[in-house]
Amino acid sequence: MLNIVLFGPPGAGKGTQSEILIKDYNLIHLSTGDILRQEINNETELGLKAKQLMDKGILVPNNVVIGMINSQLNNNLAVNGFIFDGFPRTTEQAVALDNLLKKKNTSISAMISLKVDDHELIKRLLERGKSSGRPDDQSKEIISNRINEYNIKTAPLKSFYDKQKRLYEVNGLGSIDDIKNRINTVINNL
Ligand code: B4P
Repeated sequence: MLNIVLFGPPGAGKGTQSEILIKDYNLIHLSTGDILRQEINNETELGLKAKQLMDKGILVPNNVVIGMINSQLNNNLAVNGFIFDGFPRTTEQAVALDNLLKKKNTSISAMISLKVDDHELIKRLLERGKSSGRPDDQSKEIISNRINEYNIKTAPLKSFYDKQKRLYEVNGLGSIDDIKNRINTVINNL
């Protein structure tokens, strides 16, 4: 199986590149952000709780997202592999993911980390906010909260995967096509 963690700060292009990768490599896209937004749209109990945190740019609790990923893995058994987009975001989530995949006799093939500077991230997310209607894309303050959450809780995961020789850093600046080609080069050399 090919199991890729697509990593990077908010607005780095994880969702954008995931949509391309699932077609090129016939993978299943698991985006915890998308699953949470679906729960919000369906006004489930989980969605209502998650919304209060997401609207402020704060991560939702680990047990909630780990449970969501567990059920998605169980619903997709005979597949080529997965793109994990926006998951894991904490060390606890990364350890849980390793354990869940181990039970299925598979593991993470690579963490591909998109590198984009804060100025560009804020520009992209404010631009998306004009049409997405996403509350977390509406102000510089909320976007800065998301970047802070990333720097404190999520960025340390790079060393988690680096120690296991599974970290690949990719420049996330440039055209969507350029970045796609950089990611393809990493995957094709695994
Ligand atoms: P997510 O939904 O994961 O979203 P994201 O960080 O906004 O973005 P992504 O990197 O996918 O950006 P995109 O490609 O869309 O998280 C939202 C919230 O959900 C979190 O803050 C948190 O509260 C919660 N959450 C999710 N997962 C969680 C977890 N595991 N644990 C706890 N909480 C969790 O790109 C952004 C924009 O840039 C788009 O408009 C795109 O068109 C543009 N763009 C992309 N590539 C570009 C390029 N090369 N050049 C110019 N623009 C580009």
